[in-house]
Amino acid sequence: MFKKSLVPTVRLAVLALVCFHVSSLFSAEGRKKNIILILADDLGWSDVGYQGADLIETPHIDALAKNGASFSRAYAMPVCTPSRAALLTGKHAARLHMTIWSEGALKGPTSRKLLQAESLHDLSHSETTLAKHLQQQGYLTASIGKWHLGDAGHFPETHGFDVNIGGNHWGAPQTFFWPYSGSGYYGKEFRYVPGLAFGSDGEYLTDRLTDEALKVIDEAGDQPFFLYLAHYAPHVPVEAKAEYIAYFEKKLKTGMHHQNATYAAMVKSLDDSVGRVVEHLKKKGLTDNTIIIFASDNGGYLGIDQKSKQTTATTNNYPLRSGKGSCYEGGIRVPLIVNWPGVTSSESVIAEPVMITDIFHTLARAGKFDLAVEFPNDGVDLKPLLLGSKTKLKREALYFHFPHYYSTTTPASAVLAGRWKLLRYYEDDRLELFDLEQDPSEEKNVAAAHPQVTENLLGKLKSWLKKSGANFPMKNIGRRRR
Ligand SMILES: [Ca+2]
Repeated sequence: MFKKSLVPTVRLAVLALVCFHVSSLFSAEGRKKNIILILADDLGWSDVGYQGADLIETPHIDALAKNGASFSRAYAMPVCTPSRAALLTGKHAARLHMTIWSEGALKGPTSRKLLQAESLHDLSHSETTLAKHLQQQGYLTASIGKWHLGDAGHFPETHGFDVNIGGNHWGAPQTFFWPYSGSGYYGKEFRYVPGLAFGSDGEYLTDRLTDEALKVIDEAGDQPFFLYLAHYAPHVPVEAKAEYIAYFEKKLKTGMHHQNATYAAMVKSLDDSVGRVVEHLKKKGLTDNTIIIFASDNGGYLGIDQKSKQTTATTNNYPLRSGKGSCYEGGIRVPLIVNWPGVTSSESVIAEPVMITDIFHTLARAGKFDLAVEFPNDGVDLKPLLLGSKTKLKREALYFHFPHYYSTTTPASAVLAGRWKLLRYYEDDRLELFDLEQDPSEEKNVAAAHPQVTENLLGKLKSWLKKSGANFPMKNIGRRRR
């Protein structure tokens, strides 16, 4: 009797398994799953509670991590535009020739040893974005927030998004308070955030973008939606709501790794946004039919935001070395969380290194997009990791390429394979090797002690850069010495 009663259960389980393998972007009822991709700007790996933040509090982001899978070693490109281009196309920034942010791509320093590599300002229309694929599959596609992938001819509307609120060629607003426009922070340049002309005094950009995101969810009705909620926060200018700043000023203690109360307040508003999205889905009964992905586009910014009267560094990526712009861990390691009903289990922490491009490849394979997988090494399907059926990927290495100057770095590339990470600096061809297992903070260069590992990784890096068609910096022969 016991055995008989199991039969229908087993049949159902087999059926469920078959349905799952048919396409996991479809729910059991055949409805396409909604996708919400929340991207923070410059949020560091240790700026979240579940990864050890001290001053900063992120209860809603922590809950998202707890309810799904979090990647403890997720990587992005070192700055904004390259990461966003890679995220939306599944291709490495080096291959796209988008290795620095849009405005910065126009000129580099002329008094340094090298002239920076050429980099494109616009995301080419020959690329098919995740939004375009999903739009072709009948999704309502909305980009809410920062775009930063080129001029008006390359705004979200031209790359597969039905809706664009807040996105243009700029990487940051003049101010996080309504009307979000004017000059001042970025010199005399007049900047604005499109689509938010009507508002009220005191309105805060992160809250407003969340309002707009919730409206998209409401207006989608029965249509599946892809919501790309790309917050401007917590990128500079460091500005936050007064009551939140007061809270963190009270909490701040000497000895904390994070010392910037206004930045912590900015992150709190970002965390509120995640909480509101999750709550809204619950209220509308959409939780089980919606994939939520949360990520950041690069490591935390270490500069002092003097223009908004800050006196302390924006953030601190401790225990990781350096920050935004750098190929050290602090510049490229970011938070990444995936909540995928029916795929992820709660409290999964995945230690395998993954890349921001993998998100595209994971969703593309789940959705069975008509993909020409010309460059499979740029990204892989993470589903086996998400399902827990595998703990390792076949990929042998991850690569980074930042042939530009920034406050944290000179032009460099890096390769990460297993426990080893090699950095190559182009000014003097300096090599640095780190054993991340023994030395996660990259304090001790062991290149001289491990010549074989160094040579092997350098060979891999050179070969990958060549195959991907990467642009390199050039000797600045006309340089005037200062
Ligand atoms: Ca950024």
